[in-house]
Amino acid sequence: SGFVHVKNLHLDSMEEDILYHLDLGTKTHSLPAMFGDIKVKSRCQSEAAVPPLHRLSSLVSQSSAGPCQGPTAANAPTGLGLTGTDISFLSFQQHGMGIPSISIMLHELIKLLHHAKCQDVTIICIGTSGGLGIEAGSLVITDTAVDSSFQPRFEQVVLGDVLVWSTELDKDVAEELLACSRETADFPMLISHTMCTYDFYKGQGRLDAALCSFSSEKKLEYLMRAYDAGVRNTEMESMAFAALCGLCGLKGE
Ligand code: R2B
Repeated sequence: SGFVHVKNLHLDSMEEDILYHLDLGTKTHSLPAMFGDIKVKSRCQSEAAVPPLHRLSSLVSQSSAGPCQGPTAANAPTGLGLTGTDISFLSFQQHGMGIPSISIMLHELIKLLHHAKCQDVTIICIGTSGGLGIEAGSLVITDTAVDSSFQPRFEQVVLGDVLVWSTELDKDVAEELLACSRETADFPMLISHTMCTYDFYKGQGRLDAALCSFSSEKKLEYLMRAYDAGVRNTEMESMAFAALCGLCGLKGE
């Protein structure tokens, strides 16, 4: 049907679903009227990632018939009316840094898309990352998010049990993004694996943390192994993003 699935039977029996961090609720807001047209949801980790969003927005407006307001560094969903044939509605949102932060936002965003009865939604997550053996300023389009052992999985402890989900992303969307950006972009682009870590410093082999227990040789040996496993960049949200999109039937990239 193209609708966004939520896999939670408890929600059906709740009188109201409050999306705390979005400041929205099913009783207080008419979510289908406000957000029902969304087709592309684009997310960034912080205001630092807003310039690429401005660029995305201008690319979208160039390629569609209608006007596009530039994205604002919004904490709440921002509707951008587009009248193009492929994209009817685009919305931008910040998700903060790291898996705990993006998870809160994603659960509420997915419920919002569900309550608003949005169909055929694609979510694109845009942000800064550390490159691995690639030219600085490259755009990495992730095909699979991997953990720090280079495995395509997201592990989460739920009620004391370790649950494991796949972190494959939508390959067709990745190819589509690469094809559109080839037409316009003036920087290197590639499709590859992205390594997602729980820590910016030690987790990504940086030598400048407050504590460091490894040598620069060990760091290089680890990063070479990551490179050999197909990793070309590292960041801190993609595992949760990929797992949740997959579980809820959303095209994510
Ligand atoms: C990339 O940059 C941020 C850390 O500086 C984090 O959100 C990420 O994934």
